[in-house]
Amino acid sequence: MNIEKSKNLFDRACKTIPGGVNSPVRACKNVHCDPLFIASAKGSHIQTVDGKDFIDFIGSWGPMLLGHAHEEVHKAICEASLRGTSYGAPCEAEVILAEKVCFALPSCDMVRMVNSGTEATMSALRLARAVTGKNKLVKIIGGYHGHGDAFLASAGSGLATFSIPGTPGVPQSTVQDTLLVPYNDLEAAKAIFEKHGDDIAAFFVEPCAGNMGLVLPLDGYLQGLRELCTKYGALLVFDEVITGFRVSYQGAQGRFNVIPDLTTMGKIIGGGLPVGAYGGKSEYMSRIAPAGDVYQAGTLSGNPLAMVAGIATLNILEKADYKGLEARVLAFVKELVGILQSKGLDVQYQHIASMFTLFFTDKPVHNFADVEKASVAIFESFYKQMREMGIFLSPSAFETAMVSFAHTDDDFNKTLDVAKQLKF
Ligand code: HOZ
Repeated sequence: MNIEKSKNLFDRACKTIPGGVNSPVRACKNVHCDPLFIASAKGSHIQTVDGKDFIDFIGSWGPMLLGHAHEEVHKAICEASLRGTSYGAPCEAEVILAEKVCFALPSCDMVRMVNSGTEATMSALRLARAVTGKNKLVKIIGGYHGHGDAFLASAGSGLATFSIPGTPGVPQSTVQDTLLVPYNDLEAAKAIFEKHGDDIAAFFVEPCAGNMGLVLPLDGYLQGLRELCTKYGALLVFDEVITGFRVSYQGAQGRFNVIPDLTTMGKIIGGGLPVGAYGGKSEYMSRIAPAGDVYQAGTLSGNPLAMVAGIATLNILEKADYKGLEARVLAFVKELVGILQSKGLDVQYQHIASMFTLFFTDKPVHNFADVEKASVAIFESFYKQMREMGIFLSPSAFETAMVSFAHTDDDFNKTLDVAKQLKF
């Protein structure tokens, strides 16, 4: 495939942007390719500057559940932009989106808008520490909560992709309060609470891990965490930046019926514009300034364009057929796995709603240690061949594929036809 324009842009980008990209994984370094530069996107398809059309399974890493450039979201953004793009003063759209989020998510009486998932998790941690008067946090090995200092220990996503255990610039004094446990291991969680229970402010978990690839919670795991946090007076924080409004309109907390103390959000609630949010019971959220004493602020927080994009998106999702999409995606994934297995490959899959990950291993996958056993070499070959034939996948074995309501049966069938042509 000719990607000359993308290559030229990447060469230029490398001179003024570190690594040529504004977020590491998209550089495609670990799959030994150059990144494709995007010119436009519509529905389930994305077009590169080289004029090539792809079926998109990245979905901007989660926000685009309705597909790209959805007519109603686009209209809301255009209309709002004519009324100004940022005020530094409150506007009605902030109130409407906050009400919609609180109405949908069982854990949220109140919500504070910020600008990214990273900001949401950093702020939720500060709040949890203030509420409990304790300092330590527990996170999952291979879990990812953005790039806040305290979370950069054994993190997933880009750090897993590039095998970075931590990062220079984070003082030891910051991560010494970060305790690590494997996902889906209640015994390990119990043991850490038995040892450090008096000092643990919060247990952060993606209810469906989505940054080590997708790994689903085993039966009883989330409920077990809920009970442990209640017993030891720690806040259970669900990072629903990926799962919020994706695994169900009520998020993972609604779907699994486990109610966290705080929830962090992002992606879908901004309809593709930069956004983040954290919420919880009024008792906790009213500690946030100016209602309370925990400081957190932002010039562009509650940005009117992001708010209207979020409102337009949630208005549609409220009535969307989540079950129908889930069934279509599951049928597609099963067929895809069958095709790959017929080529002699060992493949496991994890799927929920409109998310899935394929792991090239013969062993079941329940935590990051299992994920690490899967072949990244086969993933690289799979990624490169799929890309060459017009399928746009995350360029990392440690990410989750995102499907949208805009994906058609034709998109699925074309992807399966491409898979049939792969050679290993
Ligand atoms: N949480 C996203 C990946 N799993 C962020 C995307 C990025 O790192 O660029």
